[in-house]
Amino acid sequence: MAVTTVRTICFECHSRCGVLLSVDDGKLTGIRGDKDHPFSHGYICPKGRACMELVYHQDRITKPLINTGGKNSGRFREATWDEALDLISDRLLAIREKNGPESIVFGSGTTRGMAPYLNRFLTLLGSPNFMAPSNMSGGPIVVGSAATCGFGLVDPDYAVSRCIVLWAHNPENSWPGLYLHDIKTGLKNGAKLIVIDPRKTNFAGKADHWLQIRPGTDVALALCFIHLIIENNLYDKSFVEHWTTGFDQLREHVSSFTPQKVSEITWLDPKDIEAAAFTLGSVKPASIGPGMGGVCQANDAFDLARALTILSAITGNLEVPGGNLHCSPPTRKRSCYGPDYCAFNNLPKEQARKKLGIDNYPLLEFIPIPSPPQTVWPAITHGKPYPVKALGLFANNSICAYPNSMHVDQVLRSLEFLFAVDYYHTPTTDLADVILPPAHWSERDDVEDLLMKNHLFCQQKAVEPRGDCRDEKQILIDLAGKMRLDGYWSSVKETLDFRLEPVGMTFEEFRKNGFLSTPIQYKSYEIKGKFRTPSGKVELVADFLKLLNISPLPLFREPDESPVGSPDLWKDYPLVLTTGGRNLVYYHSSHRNIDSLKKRSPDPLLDIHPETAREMSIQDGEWVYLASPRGRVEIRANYDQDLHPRVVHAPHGYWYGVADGWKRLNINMLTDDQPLCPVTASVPIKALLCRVEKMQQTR
Ligand SMILES: Nc1nc2c(c(=O)[nH]1)N[C@H]1C(S)=C(S)[C@@H](COP(=O)(O)OP(=O)(O)OC[C@H]3O[C@@H](n4cnc5c(=O)[nH]c(N)nc54)[C@H](O)[C@@H]3O)O[C@H]1N2
Ligand SMILES: Nc1nc2c(c(=O)[nH]1)N[C@H]1C(S)=C(S)[C@@H](COP(=O)(O)OP(=O)(O)OC[C@H]3O[C@@H](n4cnc5c(=O)[nH]c(N)nc54)[C@H](O)[C@@H]3O)O[C@H]1N2
Ligand code: SF4
Ligand SMILES: [Mo]
Repeated sequence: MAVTTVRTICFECHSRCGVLLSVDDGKLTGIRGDKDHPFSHGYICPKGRACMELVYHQDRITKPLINTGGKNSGRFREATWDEALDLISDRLLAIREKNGPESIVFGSGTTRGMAPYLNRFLTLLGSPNFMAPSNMSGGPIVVGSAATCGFGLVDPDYAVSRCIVLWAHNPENSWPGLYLHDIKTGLKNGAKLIVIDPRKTNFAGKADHWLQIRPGTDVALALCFIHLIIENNLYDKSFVEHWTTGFDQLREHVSSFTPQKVSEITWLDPKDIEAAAFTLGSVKPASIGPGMGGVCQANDAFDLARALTILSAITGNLEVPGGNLHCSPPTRKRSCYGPDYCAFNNLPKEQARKKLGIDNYPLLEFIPIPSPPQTVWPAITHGKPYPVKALGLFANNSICAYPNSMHVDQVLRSLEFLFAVDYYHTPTTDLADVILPPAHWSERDDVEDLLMKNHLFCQQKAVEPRGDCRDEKQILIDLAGKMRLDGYWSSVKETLDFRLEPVGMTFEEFRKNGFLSTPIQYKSYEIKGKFRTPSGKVELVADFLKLLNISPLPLFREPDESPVGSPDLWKDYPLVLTTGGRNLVYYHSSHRNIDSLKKRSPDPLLDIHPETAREMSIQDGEWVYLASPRGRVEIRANYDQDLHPRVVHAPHGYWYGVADGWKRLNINMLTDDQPLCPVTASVPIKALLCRVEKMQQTR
């Protein structure tokens, strides 16, 4: 049979690079980058290249599995789809009958595109509880910037920018397909580069200003930037006058954040702070790229997001070419997190108000993000505010991915019913009553618009799902049928046609185009006469927050666990720990069993300054214990001359290939799930304390 080529987009990470898949006799035989893709321009990374290994891996789950050894035994038998879905349907209906629909939660990990379809299902089921890690991933930046200027500060316009700011953001590893081409174009055209990062990433090495900040002190630095830009008259006076609230109050608020004081907080040189602020204030247009990990995993993530948005606003960089854009996906209300799907928006108000999280984080009622896992846990373990009995996890390895793994393990064990949908067995699926095998992205049709600026992309099925694997949209259709959830779609085609209604195309028509885009509106506030905020202006001082007991001005909060925040603990744990700097070859805990990737990054490496290591007679490459008040893991010391001697970095996601690997190698054994950011429930996994212990025996 002739080899055919299918144009689609890769879903191994958020970048969604354009790829061309070769298919021979119904099998994937090759993948290459699509040069015509507007973002990735032919780029593809090792994960994308390895997708065939993933699809045809011997360990891939290809049939539904039912737990046979009683709860949590980890023993499974193969089942038919009918049997597995009947079991799930019966259990969910019984739980709904007894405990109410809100006692059933569906969760997804970092989005693999399932949010719309899960939300619609939950709406018909009657549960407002869609859980996802948005509180530690993108949610806080969206909530903080939406509360300030009415839209998410998530679309930096790097390609035509004159000043690129990577704030806790390392797109070379985290979003290469989406951002690298634009950043390189901007830099080639002479843009200045400012990088705020405790690690000397490649971009930090090339930057005009690299600020090697102490983890967790970013708000102090951002407030100092605001202070310097105002006091040096570098702000955009016309914009501030016409389009902002509370400038004088802001000016007063930041006046104490002098370079000298902030240098003591951040461990930066005051001159470096001043120089970077001067560049950001004077080179226009500037685009601030906030890290979805780096900025969103802190106890003051909301304030940081507000402060960065204020910086962009007062420098006149909101909604201008080369600044921070306001993009709307062509699918509008039917985009991935669009209001037409969101269970919270579509349920009767009384039921919607049961959404977990909004009691303690009231702003999330107005700027909804999915229920943070940490607000679901107490409902499972203690019935607070009401009992949650059943959890369905789609593409999520909670135990490895979420902070405080021992606690997560205990939470999942307390459930009455857990089902999981995953390609492979993981420590999380091990606890499930039923495991369902999903189709891979090369085996399914879909559309993608999340973080794709003003674009919409087509994902096309290239091959039939392996074994009994099934498109997750079809799984939901089948389950909805069994549970008699009237109003759910009846086919994948109908599901996708509904999604595409706002662009006036069916999926079959869209398939021919591959992608489409809508024009970007610059300065849309001038056309509309307002920003989408309560005051209609950029809320430098957001008075409406007072009604929710939230500070109307961004506040710096010392991390709860830090040399300053917990000086007693610092005596026992004398190193600052930041976790989860992205590794190009892995996606979180995924891809760990893929040989070609494992070879490139076999062991977890603790980046540590050689002097710090030598103080403890620790050699480069030596296996050591890394301990925090929560536990300890095994990790290999990796000398890094460029780190601050009191700061170490450990990667996340290691667990595979070692007995009890999730306890021995997984950094979330050390992270905490408390205390959370009081506004967004963000978890402080980028700034904690730890110590290194020498292993007595060789491993
Ligand atoms: N310490 C620390 N922990 C962190 C972070 C950190 O920086 N530091 N980052 C956090 C962030 S930002 C996030 S978003 C979370 C991510 O958390 P998760 O999204 O849970 O991360 P993954 O480990 O990628 O787990 C996803 C699982 O989905 C499966 N999978 C992949 N694609 C599909 C699919 O299409 N369908 C289905 N059904 N399954 C699929 C994979 O096999 C894998 O087992 O991790 C968080 N954890
Ligand atoms: N290959 C790969 N790509 C991914 C992922 C993956 O797992 N693997 N995960 C995806 C997901 S879900 C997300 S949310 C994004 C995250 O995307 P990013 O936020 O870009 O990624 P991170 O590596 O988490 O953090 C970026 C940088 O923040 C720095 N940093 C750590 N602590 C601090 C701090 O306290 N302050 C400052 N200023 N900087 C700090 C780190 O050293 C790191 O270089 O990546 C996405 N892309
Ligand atoms: S960066 Fe790699 S994994 Fe991510 S979409 Fe592109 S090819 Fe796929
Ligand atoms: Mo994330």
